[in-house]
Amino acid sequence: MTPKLTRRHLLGLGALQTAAALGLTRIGRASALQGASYSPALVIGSGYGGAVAALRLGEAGVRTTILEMGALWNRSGPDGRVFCSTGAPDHRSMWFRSRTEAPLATFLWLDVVNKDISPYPGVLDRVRYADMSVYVGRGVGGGSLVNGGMAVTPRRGYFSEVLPQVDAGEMYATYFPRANAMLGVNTVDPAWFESTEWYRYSRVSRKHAAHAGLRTTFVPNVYDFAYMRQEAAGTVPRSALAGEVIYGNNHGKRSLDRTYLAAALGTGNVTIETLHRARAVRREPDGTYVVTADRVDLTGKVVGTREIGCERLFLAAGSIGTTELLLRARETGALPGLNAAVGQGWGPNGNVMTGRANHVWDTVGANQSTMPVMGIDDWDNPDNPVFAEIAPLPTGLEHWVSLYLAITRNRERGTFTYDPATDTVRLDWSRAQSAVSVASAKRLFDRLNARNATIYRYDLFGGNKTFADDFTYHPLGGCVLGRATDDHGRVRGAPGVYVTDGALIPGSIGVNPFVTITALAERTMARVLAEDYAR
Ligand code: FAE
Repeated sequence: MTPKLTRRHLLGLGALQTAAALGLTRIGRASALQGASYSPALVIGSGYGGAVAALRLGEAGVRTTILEMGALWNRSGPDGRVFCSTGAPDHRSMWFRSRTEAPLATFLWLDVVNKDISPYPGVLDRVRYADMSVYVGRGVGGGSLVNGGMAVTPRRGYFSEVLPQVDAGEMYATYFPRANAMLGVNTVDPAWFESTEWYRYSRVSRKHAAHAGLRTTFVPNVYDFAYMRQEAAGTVPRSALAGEVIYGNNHGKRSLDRTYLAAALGTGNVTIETLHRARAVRREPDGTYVVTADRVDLTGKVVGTREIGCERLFLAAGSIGTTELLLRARETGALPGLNAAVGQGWGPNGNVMTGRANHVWDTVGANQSTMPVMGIDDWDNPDNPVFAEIAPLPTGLEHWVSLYLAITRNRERGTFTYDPATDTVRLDWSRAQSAVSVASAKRLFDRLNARNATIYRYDLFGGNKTFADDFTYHPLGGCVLGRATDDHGRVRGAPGVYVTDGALIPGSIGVNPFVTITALAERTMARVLAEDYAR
């Protein structure tokens, strides 16, 4: 599906370009906020949930401001590129770090993956809790800037099991198609896939899966495959074929700043304030809300604090960001009406990463596209449901590694608690809870190894670990639909506050989550605009 570039998109893209060229932290109609302390609708975060909320509000004529703690990523650095590559990370890679913290700790046990960098509001963050780290995108577009673009609509049966109160008929007839169309989801041409060196790694994994009696399936993506083929032909600058992904893609990816956010800005009603970190939310006696936000500069220094009032507040700071804001508001007494479900029902979508060592004759190729297009789909196995994305490891050298991000069905849930002494939140998630995911992934990959006479790689995750069980790309939950909110994302005990992001999904969705997050946000916005704005 090639997304239609409407006049709105073009206007919005122009606004993004102007802001980038002038180095502005405010994008959109300059007059919209201009230091003002009130915006009828305020959206926190510019990832999937925030982008959908802003577009639909803007279209409905509601003046809307998005506060985004990250930067705008449209301006080239001195090297002529907006983002740095995964293989040669610099200050642009990570959120205020002096050393990168990539998911793969080592290669051949060598500390060659991570590099020293200077602190800067880089695009990828790794938020560390005691026994679990959460990777998130920071910037205009949130996770869409750093993710693998895999755009998967969940199994209807599992969706209904996870969110039984949501009308699946309506989701699959209206909101999933709407989300897929707006996101510009497309699929790799199977004939090209079979012939190109860039997906040899996927074909090798498919062959091994078949030996083990396991099914593989193509997975849609928001990376423009027509562009990727031109990259392969050498007619355009390379991005997916140049190792770019977790620190951003310079070309080819339909990240939110090119889709939803461009269209939102193009309504003329939406403004984005970057490098604004929302810290606190309170309710005024007249029923309006006030958000306190710190403005940070490129060194991370807080250069100002603003209080912005709003009639309606849309929380879209991602699963951990939204949960933290609401939990703090409840525990400090700022929003005392919030219920006990805030902070509960969190999970890592059963994420586990692992690598297998192939035989010398089974080469995976020195050239690997960073955009995954295939998964081992054993989700319907009632004894051990697993969906394992076949992931790239683009080092530019043959390494015989098959890498996977497995999504397992883990019913364990974590809880966030607020620590008043430090004004931070803690995630109560134990290693024993991760072990459930590892056991499930291990059952699948033991079978793959046994049938192919292969072994695990011990050199990738530190400490001779074969499974990376201490980080997730897919944080979900914390303010679960129907518990912390009503069945349409209206926060219980705070009328006029809504959750529109991954915090709504109770810890697991069985596939990569952004299509589900987007579709649920579409559903929420349709209902809220029809009902709450009609009053
Ligand atoms: P998200 O996109 O995280 O947006 C939240 C935004 O809020 C961010 O821009 C934050 O900077 C901002 N924010 C947070 N706190 C504040 C605050 N206090 N004040 C102001 N702004 C704030 O949330 N998913 C897939 O479906 N397919 C994939 O292939 C895939 N690959 C991934 C690869 C990586 C490396 C990572 C990190 C994630 C991947 N994901 C993938 C997950 C996906 O990106 C994620 O589920 C969504 O981005 C979550 O969307 P939300 O709207 O919940």
